[in-house]
Amino acid sequence: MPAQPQPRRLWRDVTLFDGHDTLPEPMAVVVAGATIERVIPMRELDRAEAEACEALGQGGVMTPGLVDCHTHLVFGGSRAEEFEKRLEGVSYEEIARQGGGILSTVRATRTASEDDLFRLARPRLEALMREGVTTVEIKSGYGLTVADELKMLRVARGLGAALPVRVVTTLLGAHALPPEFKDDSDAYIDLVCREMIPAAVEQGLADAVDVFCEKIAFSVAQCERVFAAAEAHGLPVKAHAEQLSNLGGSAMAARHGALSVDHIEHLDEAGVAALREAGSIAVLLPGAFHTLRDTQLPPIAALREVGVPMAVATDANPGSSPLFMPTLMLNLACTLFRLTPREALAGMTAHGARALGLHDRSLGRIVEGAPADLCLWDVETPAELAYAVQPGRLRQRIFKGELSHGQIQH
Ligand code: DI6
Ligand code: FE
Repeated sequence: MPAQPQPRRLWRDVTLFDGHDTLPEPMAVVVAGATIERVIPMRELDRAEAEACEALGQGGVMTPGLVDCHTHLVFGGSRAEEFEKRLEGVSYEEIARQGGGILSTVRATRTASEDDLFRLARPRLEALMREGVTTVEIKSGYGLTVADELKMLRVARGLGAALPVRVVTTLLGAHALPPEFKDDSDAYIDLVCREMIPAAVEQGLADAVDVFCEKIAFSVAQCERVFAAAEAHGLPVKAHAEQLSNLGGSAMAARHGALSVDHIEHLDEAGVAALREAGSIAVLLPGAFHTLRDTQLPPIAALREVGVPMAVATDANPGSSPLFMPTLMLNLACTLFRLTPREALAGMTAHGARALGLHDRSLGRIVEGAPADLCLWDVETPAELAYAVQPGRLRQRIFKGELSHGQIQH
């Protein structure tokens, strides 16, 4: 049977942010099927070509679909009480030491069924999608048994199957020490390496492996063992590192060719150099910085100076970043970390995709041959997306070439 001709769709007169920069003149974008076919200045669009396409929209600002490369949005329970405790002056680390924090979410996640978790996570993901997310990474890490970690990953995969969004899953078994392993963290790391990673790989549930390298979590040596197991199973690695203190986890992760190192408030010069050498992405999480009322800024100027690409993500989670709004992160990345709006937007598009290892087909960019994941916004300039915190400006969301939010405009 001859292949069906692919529908060709046209957006005209858009101000285009291509994932790195805003182009200097009004542009036309043609999408064929699920792929961006042409990106040309309006003045080069001839009438015959325009008439051969279905007109989908015109005007506005077009960006790549947003990439949220770091979330923990599958979880049970709430941490509102802990939020109040922190306001009274109890620290995040202290709450963790008292068995609250991540472990309180672990208790609620273990008792939740797969259906419960799906039902709870879906509106969180839909909130991200309504503000432009077309690719999202979702971590496990609140199960901390083989069965419960796999349960979380199945929910993440299920969300990707049910909704028009690209879901990338990450096994974060080494997130916190579960109470059953109190005083024997090495035995828990054995479980992660010998059982969790192999089971997740066998069932095709994990696209990458993450660790929390921190005094309240796991040592550099323990995280390195997890990375070795991931590598033996062919999975890429990444790390939560240098969030609360400087243990050197980032440099170790970089030595293992980590896709990204995330948080990095306490990253030092040697760590910056290690990221640059390895080509790892620095993932900035201004939501956690804001929520924890952190004061230690990540070394933005040093990262910028040596050219380490900076991604920006929500870190959406019940404890340190209960913020399910990607456009707020653009704003916080600028106000708190002094990124430029252009850097913040690149951080949630092109560089977010690189942090997930998805840049080979130019995901997160608007260039010919890239996947047609696009957002059309009701703003005058891309900078306005970072400048004003104003939900509801997404006019159209296009996922794999199909309109998944908004109306066709002729
Ligand atoms: N760092 C984070 O920001 C999340 N995990 C981590 O290692 C927060 C997890 C939580 O507080 O529930
Ligand atoms: Fe996180």
